[in-house]
Amino acid sequence: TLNVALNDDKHDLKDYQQVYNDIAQKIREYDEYDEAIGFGPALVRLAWHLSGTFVGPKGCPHFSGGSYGGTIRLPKEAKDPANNALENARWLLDPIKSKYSWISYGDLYTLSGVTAIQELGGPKIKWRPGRKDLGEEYASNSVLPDASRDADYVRGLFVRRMGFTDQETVALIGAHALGSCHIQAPILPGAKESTGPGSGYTGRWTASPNFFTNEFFRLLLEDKWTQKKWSGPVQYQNSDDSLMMLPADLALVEDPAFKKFVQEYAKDQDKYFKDFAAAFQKLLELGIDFKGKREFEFKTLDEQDI
Ligand code: CCH
Repeated sequence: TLNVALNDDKHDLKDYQQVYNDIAQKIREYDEYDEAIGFGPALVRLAWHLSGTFVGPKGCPHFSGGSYGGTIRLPKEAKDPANNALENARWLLDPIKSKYSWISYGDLYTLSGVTAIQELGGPKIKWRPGRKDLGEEYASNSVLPDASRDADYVRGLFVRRMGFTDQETVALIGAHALGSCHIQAPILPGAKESTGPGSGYTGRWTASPNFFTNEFFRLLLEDKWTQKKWSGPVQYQNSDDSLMMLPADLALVEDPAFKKFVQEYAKDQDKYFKDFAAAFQKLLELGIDFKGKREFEFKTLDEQDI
């Protein structure tokens, strides 16, 4: 784990709930963004790409990636092609960072992922603050997953490198119930042009991309996936070509050990929500020693009658 200490935090649940509420209001305000999907999925991806740079304690004696330093805001990491289109998610959060200048980028970006999961109907995620901003020498590049690869590769990255179990790996990738793939980054509110290229893939995984469900698993098992005929990267389409899967998604049904969990989650949404919540918290805390620190749980806007 990191040999950098947690911020000695003076803020309490009320303060962080306020930040949560501001993020949630932004998601509501811009619900027409990205063909009416809104910003929620982009915030989940931002939190994951900040945290998923963890290379494990063996990777480097002093620093091991992860969410701690909020380094996805810095050019070296922001310009990683794996992070294409995430400038849009940071655009949404910039005004919140200005308003709450005491919060670190790592805390803000991970909290935005928690906010999005909860506001889009997902499970409650326990969250802990204390990350501190670090400079470019700590930024990562080229360590996020390549979507064109197979089950061995996915396992190598999530299980051997980041320390997740097979079950946690499957649970996490189920977040693809949300959002879509983009050839070009979506156009920001008030702008005329895209901010730049996306991943090069196209389409959504589910018919409800702004609602957190176990649909990804059901579709993986129940629809028929064939290779899309186009000039873009290899990806798969369902029977009526309304939905998509990446090669790395299909790896979860090609590998028997992964498939077992896909089947379980397709059948049991409660179990899926419970396992996702634990795995997502673990993802956001990779490389950080939070032992004994307070855990916060936030109310949704609905629960507060906002
Ligand atoms: Fe993912 N993801 N992801 N993903 N992802 C993409 C979009 C989202 C991979 C590839 C891609 C996770 C794991 C993986 C989200 C959450 C998670 C895209 C399209 C690709 C490609 C990006 C674009 O074009 O805008 C691969 C490969 C893996 C693992 O092997 C995990 C883990 C999570 C979260 C827990 C979300 C959400 C999106 C939608 C973003 C949006 O803007 O709609």
